[in-house]
Amino acid sequence: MTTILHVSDTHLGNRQYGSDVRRDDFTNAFEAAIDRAVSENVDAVIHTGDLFHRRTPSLPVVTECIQILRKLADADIPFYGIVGNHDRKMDEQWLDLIRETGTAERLERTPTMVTDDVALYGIDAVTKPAWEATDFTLDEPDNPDAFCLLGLHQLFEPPVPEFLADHDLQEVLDRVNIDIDALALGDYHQTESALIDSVPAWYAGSTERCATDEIDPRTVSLLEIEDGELDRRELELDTREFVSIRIGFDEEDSHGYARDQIARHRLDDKVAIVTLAGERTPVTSSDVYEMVVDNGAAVCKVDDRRGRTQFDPDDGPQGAIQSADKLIEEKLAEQNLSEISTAVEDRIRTDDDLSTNEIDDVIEEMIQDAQTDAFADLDDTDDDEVSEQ
Ligand SMILES: [Mn+2]
Repeated sequence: MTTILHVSDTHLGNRQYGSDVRRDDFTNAFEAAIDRAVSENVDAVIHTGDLFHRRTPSLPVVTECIQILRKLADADIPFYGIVGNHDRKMDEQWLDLIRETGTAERLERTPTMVTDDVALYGIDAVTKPAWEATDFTLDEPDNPDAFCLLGLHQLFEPPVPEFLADHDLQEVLDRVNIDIDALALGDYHQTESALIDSVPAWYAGSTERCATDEIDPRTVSLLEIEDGELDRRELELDTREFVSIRIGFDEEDSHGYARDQIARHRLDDKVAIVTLAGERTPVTSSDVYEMVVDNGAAVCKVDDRRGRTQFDPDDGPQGAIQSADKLIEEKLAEQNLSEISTAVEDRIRTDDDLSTNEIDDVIEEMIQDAQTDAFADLDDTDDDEVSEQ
């Protein structure tokens, strides 16, 4: 039997709510997952992307990651990863750097054999514009009977609900040239699974809560593969609890009222998400923050929604209104921006297909191209004049 622990979306370095406690929580959840792999003595760990929260994790975060992965290496358990949309760099990836420490490998379109019977493949997160042209050709494993598992980092329907998904999972099976036996997925933070053409596909889920709507317990998936059959179990991770508090204020409600409302909750060591609603009162959101922390919460986030009026579309200015684009262009013209700044601004404002996730990539690419062009010009003109420094 071959056993694999599937871990995903660890988002190391996520300083959620500006909190160092939360940053450490993300590290601890990853470490708990790796400890579980060691205690289960699995044959391998696969990570399906977003190892880091950002494409530029801090050095301590990268170091901690390697220290945790070292536990696996010491137990002779290989760690195989693909790159997600959050930690994707332009050319070399963080996984390439970590690979140099001997604690990780990347999954590729060529098979990585865990045992003679199980072949692993991986395709890094693909941006939306690149999806159509992406090559899904995988090399056949030497053992024609091997169980083939493919790791991907995208939002697929199913298991992701259609309105949140970017692509149809059936399309992947149609485009891959070899018979795939299982799809281990990352990017969606909830634990979900589906059968497509009798091929099991699932999201392991994130190891820590990246948003307040990630309510279910965080999990990793333990895979047991024997005689071409897969058995998958979800293992829960022990992560910090979240508690939601809503305080509705009337005009006369003051500090005592807020304190009483907060005292109704057990907050010890939890992440408290507090929403203030109703009328504006002298109680400030930082007053509430202090009360919550005094009551033992480890982390507090206050969302002050008091005094917000409902938007009424009939209530706005009537008559001819100048177009927003025209106003923006007028203001931009006064700014005296460089050619590349103007190009970036224009692309982001006018390209409706650009998702928030892709904006970083597009800007990075445009700026890098502009840099390359600028230096190419320099090379052409100043060839003889540039001395070595
Ligand atoms: Mn993610």
